[in-house]
Amino acid sequence: MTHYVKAWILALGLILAPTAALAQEAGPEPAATEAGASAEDTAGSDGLDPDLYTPMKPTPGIGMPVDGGIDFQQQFSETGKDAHWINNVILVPMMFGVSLFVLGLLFWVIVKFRRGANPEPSKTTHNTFIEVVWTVIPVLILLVIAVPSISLLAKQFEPAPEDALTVKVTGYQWYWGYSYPDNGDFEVISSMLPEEEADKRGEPYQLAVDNRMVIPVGKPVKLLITAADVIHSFSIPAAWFKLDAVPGRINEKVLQIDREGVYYGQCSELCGARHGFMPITVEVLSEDKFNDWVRANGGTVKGGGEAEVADAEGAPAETAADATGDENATETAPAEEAVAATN
Ligand SMILES: [Cu+2]
Repeated sequence: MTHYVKAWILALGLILAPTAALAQEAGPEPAATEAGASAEDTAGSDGLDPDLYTPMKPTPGIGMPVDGGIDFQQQFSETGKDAHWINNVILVPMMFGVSLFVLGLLFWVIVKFRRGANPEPSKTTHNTFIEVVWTVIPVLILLVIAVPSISLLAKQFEPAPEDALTVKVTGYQWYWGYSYPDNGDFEVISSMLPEEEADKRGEPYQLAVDNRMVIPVGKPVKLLITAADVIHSFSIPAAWFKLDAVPGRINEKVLQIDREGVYYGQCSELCGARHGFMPITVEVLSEDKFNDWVRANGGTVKGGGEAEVADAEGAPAETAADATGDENATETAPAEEAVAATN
């Protein structure tokens, strides 16, 4: 009898499992509201002043995966180029060499020492010369791999220079937040675009987001990476960048991309039902355009040109306020604040 009860409980559990998963999937709803709330004084890229910032179109095949691709993505950071070189010039040829050599030995043994050709097997158990060779050669191979790879590892985790721009990356279930403490500490909330919206903007679905993380080109950016709920992982394959986002801990790594453009990545640590739907989009802009983007978000621009900024900004910000009219009142507010702050 108890067997039947157990079977029924199990069956019921199995039936309800998808419902439970869906219940979890409903999560993004409050997340979106939350995003809306925290984005209020930030404004989405949809609401950003088009005179200051319009999202850049991605270059096909750059900063994103390609159909049928078997290689790594083309690299746009120094460490990425080094790592890609180590892979293609050292690791892959060695793997091929060792595999072919072992395969050759195997065939040689199968053919030459088969029972038909070699009915009386040798009783040899030791050969000092061969034993030295098969110890020393692998050690040399490991050394050849270790030297460039350990130095690359060390280079990847060199601390950022003092004047590097800091961006704090926070993983949430299931979207990303990017805050800019050096630029007035505004936060950009970044969620995946729905399919039709991604298509409309000419961006790859499941990689494209509403509000991108924007950084200046060719400059080291100090990323402080953390999470608000569970472990996520921030990654940009075209920059050879991946670092875990752990709640209660701040991981730091320098991100530097040497070409303007749009680069996509994904959360790379299984973090729940919508793990596959929290992509990362990084837009790399020239210093001037980056500063414009900061201003469009109501942030302040670091460094000397503050006064010029106010002058240059006065006009466009006001035009924006006029042009956007009533319904975007909250979005024009940051621009006015920026003007007030710089005055
Ligand atoms: Cu995640």
